Amino acid sequence: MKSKQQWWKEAVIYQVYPQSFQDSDGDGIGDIQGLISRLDHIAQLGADVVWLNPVYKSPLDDNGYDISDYYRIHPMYGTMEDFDLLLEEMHARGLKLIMDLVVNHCSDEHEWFVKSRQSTENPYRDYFFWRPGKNGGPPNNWISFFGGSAWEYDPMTDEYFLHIFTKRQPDLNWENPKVRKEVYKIMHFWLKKGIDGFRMDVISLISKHTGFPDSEDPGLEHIVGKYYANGPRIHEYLKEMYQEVLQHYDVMTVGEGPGITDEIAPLYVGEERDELNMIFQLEHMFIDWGPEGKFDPVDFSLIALKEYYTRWNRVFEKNGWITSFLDNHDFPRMVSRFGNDGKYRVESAKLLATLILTMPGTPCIYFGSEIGMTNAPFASIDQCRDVETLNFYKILKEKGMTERDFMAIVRKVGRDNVRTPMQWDDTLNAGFTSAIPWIMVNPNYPELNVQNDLASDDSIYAFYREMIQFRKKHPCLVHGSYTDLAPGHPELFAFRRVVENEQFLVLLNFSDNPLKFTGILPKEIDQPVRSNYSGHAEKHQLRPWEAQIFHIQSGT
Ligand code: ISL
Repeated sequence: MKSKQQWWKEAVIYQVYPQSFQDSDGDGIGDIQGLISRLDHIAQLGADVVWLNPVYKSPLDDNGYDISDYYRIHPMYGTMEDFDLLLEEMHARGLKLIMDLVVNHCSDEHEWFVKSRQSTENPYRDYFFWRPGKNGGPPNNWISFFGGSAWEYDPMTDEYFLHIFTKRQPDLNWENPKVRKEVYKIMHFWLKKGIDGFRMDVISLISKHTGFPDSEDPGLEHIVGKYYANGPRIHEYLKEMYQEVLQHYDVMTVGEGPGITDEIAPLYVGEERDELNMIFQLEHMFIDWGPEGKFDPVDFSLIALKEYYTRWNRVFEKNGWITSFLDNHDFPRMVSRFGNDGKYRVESAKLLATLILTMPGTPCIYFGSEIGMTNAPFASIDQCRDVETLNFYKILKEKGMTERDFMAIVRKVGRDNVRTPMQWDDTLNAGFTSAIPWIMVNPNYPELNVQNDLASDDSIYAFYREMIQFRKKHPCLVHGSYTDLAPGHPELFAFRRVVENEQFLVLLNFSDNPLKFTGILPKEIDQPVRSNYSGHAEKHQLRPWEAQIFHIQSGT
């Protein structure tokens, strides 16, 4: 067991996608005042930290992950005074706020880039990666996460610039010490306001292989693993950031980024490293991607998911820290992806809540999961808003895919599934807005909403609340060791968490059928201390999507 206690290890994070949480001014878009009006919901759930997706000034090509001014709030979300009030109101409720820090790239409308593209001599030229073309094409064969080349030609100076996301998100050149200084200045600005930390967007990608060699394999996965992630100077940069900024504040940092494997992760979060506190490890978020990537999904395998947990938990048993989550604003709703969002929506949503709240790592709950929100029935491409989906539609349409076939895939994997508005009640637009919402409201809102859940002791919301308190009461669930008890079973997820004199057994039935198990429970143990069903199951049996937690104290 790890002994070093830190507030951010014991905390529960709640993620708010501001555009979709609560509109207060009737423009169909969520905003800061709307969020303030809903803070009690988050506090009453029992969360400690809110991670707020970007609210900075931005042309919103990638919904705010393309920042044009790091020191301003996008007017659509409100003003800096609104932001200051948000922070005050959160702190008054004992909630902490972590902001998204998006500094691998900025927006093409940021003044650095506007100046940079003007001439090869401009002092901002070196804030980005500009290179001449090769054989009439881009400098190399790297491709962007969102489709097409990672280089965009700019006729103004007859050179290409690097963008590993959209062409409106030019990559910042961290080799340039001036860029790093700018980033540290931004961080000090927000930390001095009193925010409680950062979630660092694609931080694994900030150090580039500046020779820009061609990739021998043109696939994105290979390019990310070999060229984009964990670049040569990444740890030097993170250590410098710690020295220059983070060591001066009692805040938490969580790094996000593709390509951080369980082997490499300790280099980012090892306690002696002075880099980051924890990461959003993404490996399990790619678990159902097929040979052609995200838009070629395959069924997920529980055995593979368990293998992922075993490997990652083993690495972090002794040193460093991770997070526990099954969805966020980039991946489908967890109940639709890992549960059964039809007949067993309530049971499977509670089972998944049990999983994330009994696992090692700081749990992160994406808004709406606490009421079991599902993927949305997008029927046509006109209803989609996400740049990734729109780009891949163009690419796959050219390859002959019909809109109908594409939409069937979008309903499974599209990021818009998790960006539909919060379902507060059964009034117009689920109580999210009085105007036309920026993205459709999931039509299941008349039944599936917060108001309904609050009215019942047996709801998903009530279950989350209870489970959060349960985790807080039992440090074993935070700090205990982890062992998978049935790694080869295709439907049963059974694991043990142990500290010196206490242990928990968590049993989860990932199937629509009753499941019998043997050899897991000690003889003397009878009934679970928690289950997502009311009434007892037969001993050694789980009902469909049933979660049972057994508590064993030494001497029993
Ligand atoms: O969204 C993904 C796949 O559909 C991920 O590969 C994602 O691109 C990756 O996790 C990085 O995500 C982050 O940076 C992106 C932004 O679009 C995402 O919303 C953000 O979470 C670029 O800033």
